[in-house]
Amino acid sequence: MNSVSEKIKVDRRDGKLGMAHFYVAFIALAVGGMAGLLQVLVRSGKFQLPAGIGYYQILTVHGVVLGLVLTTFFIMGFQIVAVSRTSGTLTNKQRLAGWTGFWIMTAGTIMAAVMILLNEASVLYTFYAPLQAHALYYLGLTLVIVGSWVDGSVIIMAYAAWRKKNPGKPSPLLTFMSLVNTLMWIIATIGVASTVLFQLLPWSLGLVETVDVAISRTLFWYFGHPLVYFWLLPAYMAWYVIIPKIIGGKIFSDSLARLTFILFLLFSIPVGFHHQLLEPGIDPAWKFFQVILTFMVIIPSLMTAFSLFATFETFGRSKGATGLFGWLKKLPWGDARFIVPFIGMLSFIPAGAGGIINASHQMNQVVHNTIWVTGHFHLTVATAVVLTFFGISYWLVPHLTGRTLTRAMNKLAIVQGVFWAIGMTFMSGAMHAAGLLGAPRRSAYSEYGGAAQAAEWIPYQIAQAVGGSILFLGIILMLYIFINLAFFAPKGEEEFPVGEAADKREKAPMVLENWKLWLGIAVLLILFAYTIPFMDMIQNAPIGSKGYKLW
Ligand code: HAS
Repeated sequence: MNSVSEKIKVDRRDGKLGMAHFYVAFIALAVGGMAGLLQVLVRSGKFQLPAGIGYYQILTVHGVVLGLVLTTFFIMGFQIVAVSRTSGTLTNKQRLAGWTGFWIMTAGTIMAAVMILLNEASVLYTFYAPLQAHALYYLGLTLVIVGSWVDGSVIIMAYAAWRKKNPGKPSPLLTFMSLVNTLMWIIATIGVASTVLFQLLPWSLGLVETVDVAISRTLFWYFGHPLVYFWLLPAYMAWYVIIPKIIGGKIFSDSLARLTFILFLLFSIPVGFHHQLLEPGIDPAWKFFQVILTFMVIIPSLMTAFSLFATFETFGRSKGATGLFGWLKKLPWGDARFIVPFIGMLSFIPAGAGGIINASHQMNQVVHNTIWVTGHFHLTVATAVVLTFFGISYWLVPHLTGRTLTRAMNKLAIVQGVFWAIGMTFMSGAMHAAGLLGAPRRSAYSEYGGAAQAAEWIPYQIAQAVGGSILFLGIILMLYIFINLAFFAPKGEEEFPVGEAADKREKAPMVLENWKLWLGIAVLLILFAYTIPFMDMIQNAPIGSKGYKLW
């Protein structure tokens, strides 16, 4: 995969900052993957955890290190190097901010991880009150968020500097996209920071006795839904900008890609109630309103699907493909940098359909709190997003370490993607099916006193264990490839692919960079969706709950 056609390299010092983020992300993959394997084995009913280790302890490790640590570190590292590649090397001040953010996040991660391992915080990654964790767990997660803000400031500063130097010109597409994701992240994390700082921390320190559960969950989901788009948008960056270059094609439309990201900025946040459709204390009219907005946030994903099909088909036809699907044959099926993210795209089709089912108010009653939802997010974040991150790593890690992806590693990477596809088909498929039969999520193995309904779930739980074990092999392969690319692969130059728009004359409308306008509309939508139901919750607040430690 050695290409010398692309000479623009990320500065070595920025590359080191990016790699530091990736080391933590891949350590998280190793730890979280191990925890995942143990979970599926326990839930098959054939295995018990040794040495008094609790199922919920392992489940918390899995959710926190994969859902929060791997993603945040990978995304921050990727966005920083993407900005450095497309808007120019970072200044010393920006790089210093990047390192400061990195170390704050790392300190927070260690703090939270130690508390989970000591069994002081088996509250899962959503840390729902009234389950109560040790204060250091909440403090650790706060540091991860504060660190990510400092990291995010690097992107904002680099964008502002580029703007100043290039008045009237649209910013480089990858920089624009990184900025949108950072702005969305900052607005969203205000919710989780508020519940942690003003509710959970004082409560876990014993400064107050009770917590208002509805408010805490509402603030969590104000953050929790944009969180999933914070994971998704870097994958979309790769699908829009990097994949076209890898296949030898063009970006279908630069302006459409930007518009998609702006729509995510507007509609990702005021939709948190679709995670709380079955919770009391929220007027159904407001739930209905947020469901409508949820359907609005599906539109940019449909636009993305359209653009990708257009890119693939235009490329195939330019190579002489004929017939309705002849263009499929022209895609570079032997290139791991393409095929691994492509498996992610394919998985996002059923994953997105599942999301639309979840968001449909009535159907949510069937699937809520069942393992169907776990199946949904293993297809979205753990396949579409994560396989794209793996696909990015196959060229980005060697690009940053001055090495190359050899033919042998490329082959192994394809095997890794195939393992993932097979393992996830078993695991997520079984989760979806068992969920429809009523199997609960967030629960260890139980025969529920010999209930006939619970007996129906067991074959699916065994299928989950089979799928989960294949996925674990996929993780081992990924870690092996990562270590090879970081330390042992032959020295050389690996391209950082950045695509160009199909129409060279296309100039993205500058209104798309009018941040006062977009941030203004985003804030108005948030205020509209949340102010009245939130006031309602405060005015009609029930007595709060004391903390529970059920482990
Ligand atoms: Fe979701 C629950 C609704 C997308 C993650 N979601 C979750 C949870 C997670 C999660 C982690 O409304 C559980 C949280 C918890 O612990 O409780 N989700 C949606 C909707 C979408 C959606 C409407 N979710 C995601 C993404 C995630 C994610 C993305 C992570 C990255 N989700 C929900 C709801 C719940 C929920 C409810 C709560 C359920 C409950 O009751 O608890 C939409 O954004 C989906 C839109 C996507 C599409 C697909 C577009 C397809 C594309 C691929 C094109 C493919 C190509 C390949 C081009 C419309 C872009 C070419 C193919 C060839 C053949 C050539």
